[in-house]
Amino acid sequence: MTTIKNEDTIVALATPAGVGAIAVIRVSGPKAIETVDKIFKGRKKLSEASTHTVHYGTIVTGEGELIDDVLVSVFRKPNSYTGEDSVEISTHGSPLITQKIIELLLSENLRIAEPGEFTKRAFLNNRIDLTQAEAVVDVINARTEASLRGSRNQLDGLLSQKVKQLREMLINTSSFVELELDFAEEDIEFVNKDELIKRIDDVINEIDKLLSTYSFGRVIREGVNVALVGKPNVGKSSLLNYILKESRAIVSEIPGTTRDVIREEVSIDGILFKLYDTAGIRASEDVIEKEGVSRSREAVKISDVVLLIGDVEQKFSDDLEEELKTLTGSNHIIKVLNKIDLKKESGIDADVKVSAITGEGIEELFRIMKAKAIGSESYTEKTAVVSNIRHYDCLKRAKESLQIAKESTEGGMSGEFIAVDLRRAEDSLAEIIGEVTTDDILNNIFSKFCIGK
Ligand SMILES: Nc1nc2c(ncn2[C@@H]2O[C@H](COP(=O)(O)OP(=O)(O)OP(=O)(O)O)[C@@H](O)[C@H]2O)c(=O)[nH]1
Ligand SMILES: [Mg+2]
Repeated sequence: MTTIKNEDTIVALATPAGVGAIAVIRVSGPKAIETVDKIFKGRKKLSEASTHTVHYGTIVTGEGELIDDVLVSVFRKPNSYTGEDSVEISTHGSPLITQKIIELLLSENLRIAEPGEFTKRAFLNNRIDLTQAEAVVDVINARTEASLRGSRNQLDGLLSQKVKQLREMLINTSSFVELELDFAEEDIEFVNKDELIKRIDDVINEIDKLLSTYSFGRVIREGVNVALVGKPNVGKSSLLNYILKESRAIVSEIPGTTRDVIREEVSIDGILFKLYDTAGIRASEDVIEKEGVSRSREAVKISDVVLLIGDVEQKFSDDLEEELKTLTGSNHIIKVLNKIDLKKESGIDADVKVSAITGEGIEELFRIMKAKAIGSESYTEKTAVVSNIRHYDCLKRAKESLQIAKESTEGGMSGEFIAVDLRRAEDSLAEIIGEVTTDDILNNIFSKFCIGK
C-alpha cells in the first residue's frame, strides 16, 4: 500500500477552461481552509465554518483589489471527496478571474494539482478503491447511456464487491491449506486433496464468469467498430447516411465515389457504434483508388463487426467474403443485401435485406449488429462487469496462479507450494481494487485524468 508522501495543499480549476456561467476552483490539503481564508472576505472566517457549508463573500488581493464575489464551500476531513480539508470556490466563469484567484493561492504556497491528484488522494485516503477511482474517468467520459450505466455500476463498487468476495474465498482456501500444513507430517502429501481442488475450482469458475463479461464491458465502454465494406456502388455510403440521418458521405451512381475512410459515431439503443464507410474494394490501377482500397482493409482489421454489403444486382463478392473471413474471422461478418426496393425477390442469400433509400430492414440490421457486438448474454444492472483491460489482466493472472495451484494439488505437491500460488492469485485480485499496488500502476492510472479531477 502506497502512503501519502505529500502533505502539500493543492489547487486547480475543476471546471473546463474557457468562459461559462460559473467556474469552480478546488483546493485540498491540510492548509486548504486557512489559505483560502487569507484571500476571502465574508461574514465569518472559513476556519470557523462547519463542514459542508456554503459561504458568500469576495476574493480580495493583499492590495485590496476586489477580484470577484464568490460562493465558497467548506468540506472538512475526513468527509470530503479527497478525505482532506477542502474548499471549492465558485466564481463567475471568466478565465481571467479564475487565473487571478489561482495565482493568488499559489502565492500563498499552494501548488497546482497534478492530473487526477484529487482522486488519487481520495484513493490514498481510502475514500474510494482503485476501481472506483478509475470509474470516475469513465463516468466523465461516457458518451452513451450504456457506458454511463456501466461506469456508474463500477463507481458504485459492484466490481469491487465481487473481487472482495473472491478474495475472501481465496483467503479461506489458503487458511485451509495452512491448517493442513500445521498438522501434516513432513513430506506427507496433501491430505484433503479433493476438498482443496473443489475450493480452487469454485474460485476459478467465479473468475471465469467475470472474465466472460469483458467483451460486453469493453463494448459498452469503448463502443463497437463497424466497417461498411463491399464492391463499388452497392450503397455503402447511402447506408451510412441513412443510419446517421444526414448526408455525410457523397453518394453517386459512379462506382468509386468514396476513396477515403469516413468515420462517424452513432448511438443505437444506448450503444456507441463507430462506423467506417470505406472505398469499394476492387482491383484498380488508379493510385488514389488503390490507396483507398488498402485503407478499407485496414478499417476491417480494427473492426468488431463488418457489414459486407452487396446489392440486388451485383450480389456479394465471394472473393471478398473469403478475404474478409481471413481478416476478421467469419463470425464478425454480417451480410447485408441492399437496394431491395428495386427487386423484392432477388434469390440472393443474406443475413439481412435492406434499402438505404426507404429504410426497410434497417431495424433488423440494428438488431443483428447489437447481437453481434454484445453477444446473447444479458446482464442486469446489478451484474459486476469487467470493462477495463487492467482489471481483465489481473483476473487472468489470478486464474493462471489458481490453475498452477490446482495442478500442484493434483500432482501431490506439498502444501507450501500450493500456498505460494494461492497467495499470488490473492495478490492479483488485490491489485484490482488497489490493496496491493505500486507507484507505477498508480501513476499510469491517474495520469489519464485531467487536472482538477
Ligand atoms: N434504389 C436504391 N438505390 C440505392 C440504394 N442505396 C444506394 N443506392 C444508389 O446506388 C448508387 C451508389 O450508392 P453509394 O452509396 O454511392 O454506393 P457506395 O457503395 O458508397 O459506392 P462507392 O463509394 O463508389 O464504393 C447511388 O446512385 C445511390 O443512390 C437503395 O437502397 N436503393
Ligand atoms: Mg461510397
